[in-house]
Amino acid sequence: MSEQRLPPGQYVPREFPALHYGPVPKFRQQRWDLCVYGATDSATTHRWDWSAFDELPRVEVVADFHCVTKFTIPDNAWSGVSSALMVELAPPADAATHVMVWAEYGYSANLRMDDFLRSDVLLATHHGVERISAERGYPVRLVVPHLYGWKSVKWVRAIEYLTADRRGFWEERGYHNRADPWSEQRFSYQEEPGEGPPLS
Ligand SMILES: Nc1nc2c(c(=O)[nH]1)N[C@H]1C(S)=C(S)[C@@H](COP(=O)(O)O)O[C@H]1N2
Ligand SMILES: [Mo]
Repeated sequence: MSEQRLPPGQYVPREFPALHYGPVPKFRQQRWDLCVYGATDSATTHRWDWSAFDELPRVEVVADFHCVTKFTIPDNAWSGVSSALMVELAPPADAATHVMVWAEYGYSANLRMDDFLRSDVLLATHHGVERISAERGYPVRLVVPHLYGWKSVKWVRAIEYLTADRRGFWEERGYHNRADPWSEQRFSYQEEPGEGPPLS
């Protein structure tokens, strides 16, 4: 792959690790749901059980995946429900500016609404033609190709609309609030003063 395709400081490894904090959750279909809550237009929570979510129309995206630990996985073919469709089905209030995407076990990542709504952002159910593997986020993971990998939350269970930005799991632990790999936004100390919400 050409140099220009790789963000600065990234390399393509020979093998592709699956990376996450904590154990791989077990999918229990009867208990699984996906909620959209917080600053919704209706001030109510939208909820899908597994069969309802799995019936939503899917789109495909092919994208490189950039981890902040410097490996890049080229050409991942994902398919799933576009973030735009989720927002259409569960409209945010006008005041919603950011989202927090929540996973099993409390992992989270925050995104600006415009980053969440990019056309290549998916709640992915498939990697290639197969269901996503357990380690890579089965049954549903977020894919945000234009930001570092920690924003691509695996095992997603909820989307919270926010009226003010708030740091997610890694953003609270010293990683960059926005995480653009093309400008190497790796760590919170690189943020401009006032750029993100304060570290707690
Ligand atoms: N729920 C959850 N999602 C997560 C993580 C995690 O620890 N928990 N790690 C993130 C990080 S740091 C990376 S690089 C990618 C790795 O995705 P992969 O396992 O498909 O390569 O998942 C992201 N999503
Ligand atoms: Mo990562």
